[in-house]
Amino acid sequence: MALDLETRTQLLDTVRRFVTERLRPIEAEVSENNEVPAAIVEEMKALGLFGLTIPEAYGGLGLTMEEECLVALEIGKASPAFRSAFGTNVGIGSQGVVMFGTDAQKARYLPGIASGEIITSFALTEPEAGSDSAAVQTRARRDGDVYVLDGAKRYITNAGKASLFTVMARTDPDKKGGSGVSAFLVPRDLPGLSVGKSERKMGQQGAHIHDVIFEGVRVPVENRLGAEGEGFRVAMQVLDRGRLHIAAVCCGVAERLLADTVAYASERRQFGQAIASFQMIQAMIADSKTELLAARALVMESARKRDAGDNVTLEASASKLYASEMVGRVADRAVQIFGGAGYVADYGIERLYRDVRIFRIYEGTSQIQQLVIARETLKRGG
Ligand code: COS
Repeated sequence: MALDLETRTQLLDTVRRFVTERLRPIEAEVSENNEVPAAIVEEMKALGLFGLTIPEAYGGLGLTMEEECLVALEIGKASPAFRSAFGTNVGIGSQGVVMFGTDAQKARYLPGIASGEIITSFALTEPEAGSDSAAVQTRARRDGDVYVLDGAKRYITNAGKASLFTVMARTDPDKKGGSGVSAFLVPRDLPGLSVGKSERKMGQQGAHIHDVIFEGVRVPVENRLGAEGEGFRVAMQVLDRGRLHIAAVCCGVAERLLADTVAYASERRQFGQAIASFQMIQAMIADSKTELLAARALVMESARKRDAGDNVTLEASASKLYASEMVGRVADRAVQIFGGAGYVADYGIERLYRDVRIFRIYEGTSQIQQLVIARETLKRGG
């Protein structure tokens, strides 16, 4: 159920204050150290950020998609690395359990996910199954009361800290594509599960991705999420939601970049006047503002549609495509308006420019979003 207006306003004010007072001042330090301080993670837990989307019955805030997007937008105004600390618990790491879990699975895992005691990861991608995610090769062989998992997952966010993985693995090798894939809840401490090193990345330092390796990992049958063969559909529905969330974060980053750009252009003087008074600068600001408004409207409208119970596969992909491309353009214009200062690390603009690049890739590349949008549009007849 949606929050009443007063509670929603209070929640957004609290998040805004947290972003301004606690996160923004340490962004450069987090990037430098490649780590979000443990004390900040504890503050996130106390604020309830890990449980934003977990139903109230299991200790979360039970936000609607629209409310989740509003919070994601505010969080996006600080370095996106912060969001990653709790992002998997709010989204791809928990929503499989929320949408497809049995009562026993929900009771066992959701309270710990909501409090942040359990950190979650979503393990779909593999070395040979990136955009073609139905080509999962990790095997899950039934052996009595357990499934035995063998294989490797790649670029898995939060795997280093995760204590619970949602793993997509092939239960039927004779079926090619998604229909032979099942989803499993795999606790970190099962023998045979290991996590690789944290990969060095272009941006979002402080957020970590790793390989996850399964060697004969014996997963109890009761940890299967959904029916056998349903795992690909679980993954796709989780991603429908995740893509809206990421699109909202893109809008938040763009709002912040635009505010920083306007402040700089109003102060920076050349040819005897503030550069904001030049029409060529204004044209860039106008384009960024217009595209941001369009993205925000698309994301929020799509979120409300999902809350109303509509299928938003198309809208989620359209939101992710447009918002992630939009923030790339806004970041590029920000660097241009800052000029030399935009290229120098101290101003933080080059860091955000690098940070936003991944939005066009993870949770489905722009090209995959185009493919989904086209297929759905053809299916819907326009
Ligand atoms: N919701 C529910 N079911 C869905 C779905 C969705 N959003 N998308 C696909 N499915 C179902 C289809 O209905 C189909 O079911 P049937 O076999 O019963 O007809 C099945 O899943 C297979 O779907 P499809 O035929 O579309 O599979 P393809 O392999 O052709 O395409 C894409 C799937 C490319 C869309 C998918 O692999 C994808 O999204 N790739 C990107 C993966 C990604 O985002 N990775 C990021 C890693 S996670 S951070």
